[in-house]
Amino acid sequence: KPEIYEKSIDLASQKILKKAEEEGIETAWDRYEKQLPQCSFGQLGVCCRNCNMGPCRIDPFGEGAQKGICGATADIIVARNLLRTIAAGAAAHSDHARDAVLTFKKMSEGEAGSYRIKDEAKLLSLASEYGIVSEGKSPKEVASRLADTLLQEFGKQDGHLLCTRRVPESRLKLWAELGIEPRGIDREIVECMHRTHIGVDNDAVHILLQGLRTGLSDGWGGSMIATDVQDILFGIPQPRRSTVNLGVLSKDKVNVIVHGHEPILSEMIVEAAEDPELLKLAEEMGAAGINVAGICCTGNETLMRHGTPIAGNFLQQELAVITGAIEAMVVDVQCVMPSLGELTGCYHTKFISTSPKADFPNTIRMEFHEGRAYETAKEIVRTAVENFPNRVLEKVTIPEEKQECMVGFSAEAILSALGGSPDPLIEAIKGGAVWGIGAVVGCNNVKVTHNYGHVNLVKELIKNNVLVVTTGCNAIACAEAGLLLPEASELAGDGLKAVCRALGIPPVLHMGSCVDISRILVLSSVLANYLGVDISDLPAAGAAPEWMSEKAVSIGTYVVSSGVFTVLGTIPAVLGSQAVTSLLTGGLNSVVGASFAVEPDPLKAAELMLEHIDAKRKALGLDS
Ligand code: NFS
Ligand code: SF4
Repeated sequence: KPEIYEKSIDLASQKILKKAEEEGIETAWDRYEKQLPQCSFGQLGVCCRNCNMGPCRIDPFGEGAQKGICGATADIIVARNLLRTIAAGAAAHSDHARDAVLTFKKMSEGEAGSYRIKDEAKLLSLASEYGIVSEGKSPKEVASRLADTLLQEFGKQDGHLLCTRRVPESRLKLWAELGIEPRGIDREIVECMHRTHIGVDNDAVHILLQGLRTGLSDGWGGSMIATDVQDILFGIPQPRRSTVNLGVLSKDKVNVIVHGHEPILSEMIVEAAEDPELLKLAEEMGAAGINVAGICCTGNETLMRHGTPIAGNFLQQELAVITGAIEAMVVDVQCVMPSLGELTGCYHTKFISTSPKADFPNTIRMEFHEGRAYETAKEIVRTAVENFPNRVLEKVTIPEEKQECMVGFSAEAILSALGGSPDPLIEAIKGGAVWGIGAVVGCNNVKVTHNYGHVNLVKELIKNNVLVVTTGCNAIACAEAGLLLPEASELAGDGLKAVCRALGIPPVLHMGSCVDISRILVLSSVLANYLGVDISDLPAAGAAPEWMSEKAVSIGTYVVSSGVFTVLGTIPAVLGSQAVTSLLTGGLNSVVGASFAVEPDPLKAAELMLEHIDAKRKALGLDS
């Protein structure tokens, strides 16, 4: 059994893991133990269940079967499995985006109760990017036209996505030459499912090219649409301070956790928690108020826009419940462990599922629909408040660890911190004070000590003057380690330290949830266009030190296809095919100008990124 410090580097998490052990409560780490040894066919990606002649599997040692019953080789099976993984990840981001646009559309028709246009300037600028004339039209009319245009991106039957308009021209040209310019968002995902049906696409390279195209339809399509529309509805994030980690849970207030991914719901919960009627009820129940805290990317969304505290990242969702201090765990979609059903039953916590798409064992269903959004949010918060008297004091342990952080660095906020133009950052990069840019993102994974990969990789980068941009669970890990504070520039190299001090920014910039990796794409485009080069020429590199989700695979795919070298900290299920592995880790360079590397050791991963940045600086003539 791994020791507690091998499960997580985070003190608060260690304390609650200890409590779990004492109370005999099972967590993801225990279930991981029970899965060991994990199936090596699965790990290598050489198992196929795509038809009912199978399941088939290829013997990696070359002694047993080398072909599936239909004749599929390891290369074909691995490539097909990878394509399905990318499709699932792209589907998750893009289906989230669709719901955001549908809410936006309903809002424009006055049918989405409490939703409003929060940022009219972003609405107008986005409308003009899509060629919508806004003169003489009301904001709602413009919104309605924009919503229609965006909805067409999903179901488009001919031509290519309009939402790649921000891609530097050199990149677009390359994609066109390769035939991987994304078409309709839904179309790419459906085509992946079609191609991987028995007897359709059976050439590994051909299959992977569709993977790149599908990834791109996510990054520059679905994810970017989600970010843009959410900014219009809820505001563009601006720098602000907040706190993170399990210590943000309150001893004397009602604790409501919002967990999942869509701000459509959590925005209303944050508002409902300030409703005078519910505050009065909380008082009557003996509580000192209502404390909303986030987990995973729903948490990142409310953190970025309201400074709502975050209780933890992916592997802390069970730990939050085990504190015994949560009145309601409110979830929508993605990265929500079904284990929460049984777990919440061990405490007084109400487990409330809200999405028409996602239910879990032992939940209270409180389905969320735009027309009654605020009313439902109030019912949810009321359920939490009324549950407060059921808190069992002897079962409550709230760790004291909570960490301050500075968040809210949308691309717009970064540009305005720079004084409105990318020039100061470009000059700092040219002069070498900022050696390069590192995008570090992604999940937790029980295969890695919780937060160990994230924190050590990021620390090593900033020590070497690499400015880090972060999203998702990496951002939360960095926040917990105190890296999202201007003071953290003490840990940075001299050049980066000076830049951070001059601008009053942290060396690690929190850019949002995982769909907000689109903000990183936009920033890279701005920098590439400003320098008159391609994204692949920038002294920049990406990493996902503890990734686990299918969404992360789609992200990795679009980041590499956009020209950014990316290091993965956990091993993807592709090693069963020499051809696919060498294409991903090398061959892609001559196709899209970037590739993947796999490196579990975060310090070595940082080294790979630094080598890459060095080479790009040299090629730009910047090796000063
Ligand atoms: Ni991204 Fe965000 Fe976290 Fe991974 Fe899950 S919450 S969308 S998938 S686990 S980073
Ligand atoms: Fe086996 Fe081919 Fe069917 Fe896959 S598609 S299960 S390899 S027969």
